[in-house]
Amino acid sequence: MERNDHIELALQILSEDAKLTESLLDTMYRDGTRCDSHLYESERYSLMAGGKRVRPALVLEFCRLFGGHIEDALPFAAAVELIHTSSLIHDDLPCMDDDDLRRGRPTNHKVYGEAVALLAGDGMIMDAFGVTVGNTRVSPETRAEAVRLLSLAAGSFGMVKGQIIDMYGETHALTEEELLTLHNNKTGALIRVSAQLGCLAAGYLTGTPEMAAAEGYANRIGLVFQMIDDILDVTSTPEAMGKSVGSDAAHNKNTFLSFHSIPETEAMADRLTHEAVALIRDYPGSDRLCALAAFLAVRKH
Ligand code: GRG
Repeated sequence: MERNDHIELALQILSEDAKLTESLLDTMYRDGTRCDSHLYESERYSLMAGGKRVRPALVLEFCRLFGGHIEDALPFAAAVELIHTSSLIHDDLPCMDDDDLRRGRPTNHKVYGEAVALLAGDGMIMDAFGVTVGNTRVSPETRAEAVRLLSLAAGSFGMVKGQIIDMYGETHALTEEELLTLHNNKTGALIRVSAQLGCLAAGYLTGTPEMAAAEGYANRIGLVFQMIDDILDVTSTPEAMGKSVGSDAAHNKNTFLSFHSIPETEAMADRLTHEAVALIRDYPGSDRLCALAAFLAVRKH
């Protein structure tokens, strides 16, 4: 497949899968009373602001690859997007990166205030576990395993751990090994669990060859995702990204560009993408996930 065909297919997949996920998210946060409606408004504000929806697409596409029913994976797709969006709201708060722009709009706390933004994020984290365990289309064992994996990925042993290493790195130079640990957790953990939840929905449990292939693929594209993010932070514009750029330098962050030039980082991303694709390409129907990996390595936002 030519590179442009890959990109076209990936964009089509992201758009199809986003529609499915958004239709479920859209039903979750509704009117409320005059006392609490501003909570749901704030949650909807960030959730329905677009975003590439890469993580829910990974859930749905791994489920599809391994012969599952998309409807069985949909609550899991919504759960990862809820946790991702909550992490963006929290990451933008004044006590974290103190950002004004996200998904092309003023950040949640700029519109609703810090307290509501904090609670919106808190609420969505908890709701993610609710929608996961409420996925009665899959077995109780599968739901329990999904909750366990999601907790590992989002909490103190995953994304939160990555974030704390990131904060430590603002005042300390990290080694490249520490940087890899940071990104395998901060960005990588949610990407990995998205692939894992897709496998679970298709009936492939932890330890199966299918799950191992999905994890290997996701570990690699997770690093690629962050490498491209680091490059775009110095080469792109707020208009293209929908968020502020130059923020890594402004916060004295350790990035892949602290260790490698842009061409070297692009070459590493390319090599990891090839490895990711090699792990899944023998499964019939893998062209969709191969296209997604290829797209993520050349994305412009
Ligand atoms: C919510 C449990 C919980 C903890 C929050 C603040 C924090 C702890 C973690 C920060 C995690 C973070 C913001 C990582 C950066 C990951 C990243 C590259 C985000 C950008 O993702 P995209 O490009 O964004 O997929 P869109 O808007 O397209 O969804």
